[in-house]
Amino acid sequence: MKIFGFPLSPFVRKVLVATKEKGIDAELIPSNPNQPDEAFLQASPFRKIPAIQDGDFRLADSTAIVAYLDAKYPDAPLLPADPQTRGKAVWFDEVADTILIPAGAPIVVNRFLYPKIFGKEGDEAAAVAAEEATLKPLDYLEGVLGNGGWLAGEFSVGDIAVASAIKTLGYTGWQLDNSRHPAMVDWYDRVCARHAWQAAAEQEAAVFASLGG
Ligand SMILES: N[C@@H](CCC(=O)N[C@@H](CS)C(=O)NCC(=O)O)C(=O)O
Repeated sequence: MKIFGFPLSPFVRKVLVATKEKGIDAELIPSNPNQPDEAFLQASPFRKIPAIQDGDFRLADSTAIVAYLDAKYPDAPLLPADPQTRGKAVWFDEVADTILIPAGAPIVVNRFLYPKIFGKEGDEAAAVAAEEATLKPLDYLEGVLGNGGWLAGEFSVGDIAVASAIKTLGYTGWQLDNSRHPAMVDWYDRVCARHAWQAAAEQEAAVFASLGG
């Protein structure tokens, strides 16, 4: 299976970690949405990363891809069988994708992408405002994790998606505040200790190293 994308993207990392949780052999094809090649475009009609090619089957969108992987490789389920737990797993995936990532994006853009990749000055005021905006979803997640465990009750795509968002923010020097979000710090440490997460992190580091980053 081929995964098109770049692992700085939390959406791409979600798919990479999901393949490793399931022991799927997947090749990461570094792909830039702004300089798409034909194979990537065939898999991702709207030029978004990630996308996959599995034989002659092509699919874009991290949530759709994880749903496909979970159906095709049911071992190590990321979408739990119990209806309520599954609903919650998808909910936390969506909290990451539609609330936390958009709230934190100006931090990544203005403190990492602009100054470190594109060589232009970031808007620090926008980054500070985004730090404030991330507090609402982080406070909510802290409340959910107050009793320990995983977000949906069992380890799921929700944990991978939220942790992927946190890792991308970490490229800017941002980190979870242990005094405000201690349960999240503990949970994130547990996600990072997973074998699949560590394997994906090694692959991610290798991709950055190959680009001189
Ligand atoms: N809902 C999509 C979001 C994917 C997405 O927005 N990816 C960003 C990178 S983080 C992208 O491809 N941006 C390029 C663009 O919008 O042109 C998913 O879950 O995969």
